Amino acid sequence: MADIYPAPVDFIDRSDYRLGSEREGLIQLQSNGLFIRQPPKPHELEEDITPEGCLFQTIHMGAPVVDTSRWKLILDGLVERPFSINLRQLRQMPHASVMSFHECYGSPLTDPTKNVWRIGNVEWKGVPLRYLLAIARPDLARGYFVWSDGLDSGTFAGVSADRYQKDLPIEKALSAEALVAYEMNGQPLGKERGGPVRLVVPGWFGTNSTKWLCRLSVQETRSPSPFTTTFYNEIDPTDASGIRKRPVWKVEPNSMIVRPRPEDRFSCPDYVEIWGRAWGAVEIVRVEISTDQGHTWSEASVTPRKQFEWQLFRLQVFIQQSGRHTIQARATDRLGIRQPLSNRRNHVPIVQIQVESK
Ligand SMILES: Nc1nc2c(c(=O)[nH]1)N[C@H]1C(S)=C(S)[C@@H](COP(=O)(O)O)O[C@H]1N2
Ligand SMILES: [Mo]
Repeated sequence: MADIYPAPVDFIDRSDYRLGSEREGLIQLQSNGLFIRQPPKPHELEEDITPEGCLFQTIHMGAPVVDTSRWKLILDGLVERPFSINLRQLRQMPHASVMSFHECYGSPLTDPTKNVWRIGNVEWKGVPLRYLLAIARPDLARGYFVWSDGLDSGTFAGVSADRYQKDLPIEKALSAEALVAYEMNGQPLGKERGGPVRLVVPGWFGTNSTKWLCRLSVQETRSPSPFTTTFYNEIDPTDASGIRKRPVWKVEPNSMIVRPRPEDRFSCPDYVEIWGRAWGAVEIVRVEISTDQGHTWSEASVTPRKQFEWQLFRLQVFIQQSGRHTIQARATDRLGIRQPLSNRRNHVPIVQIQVESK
């Protein structure tokens, strides 16, 4: 692993990774409790790159106010060479940019079919997590997970936590896309966005992208935090008995219709332009459209994916009959996994339109 990158920079502080010191940059916690900035509706998400002001936001316990001059990140646990770095040092390290969809799983307290489409598409910039891990040299024989800590603490849904903590399997932590990010859409991360530094895990649900990051720790087991145990485990739909749970990690293939808008009116016979977005942990290779309640499906064109950005699909359909029409879109990923028709958080979207004879 040490050969992924050139020899690590020499300004790293190997003396001060004293546990607890990573929280000294915290000035105060704005204890507003749960805060959700609701996303625009799918038909309002017209731009390829979602501006900061239109991107949803999820804060469970309150937003920390951080003194950036005292912020630091500790990397410790099952590593040969633990260390800490400050913001200036982080910004001097090799960086990468990743364009990615950013999606919230929805509330971990209710049925996952609710609160869908909390999504946007943004460009993150930061230091690849695997570069930092390469410097620390994890013990790969025992270090199966990377835990990440945020500077926030408090209570969510009646459960107290001394920090927001998540975990990632080491394979995802070592992927090229996982970033320790300090910019979004070319701007430094704002306070609510998780600044000065957050984790970004492209392809996985937003809950894994720890904001106000202060510590990364290589560990043998999953984290015992409420955010990895009580919350953010879901019934595994591939388990026939319907009992087994799985962590909320990968995003399954999904799509949304941007045009037409719900209740748009058209006259027939005429062409109707249908377009929208499709995304998932794995690239989407096919999107099918139905305008007849799912009886027949036609293939839309889909833009290929470069990184983890959402993909555009498009199809013109010729509508001959007047009345109400139900438009559905169904994405399939490179592994052949298709969106379910109903009852899942990623079930196919439906838009209804009204068509009158000319
Ligand atoms: N420290 C911390 N990180 C966090 C959260 C949080 O409450 N605290 N919320 C998570 C959830 S559920 C989501 S969906 C994303 C939301 O990121 P955003 O607010 O930038 O959209 O951050 C994740 N990271
Ligand atoms: Mo979320």
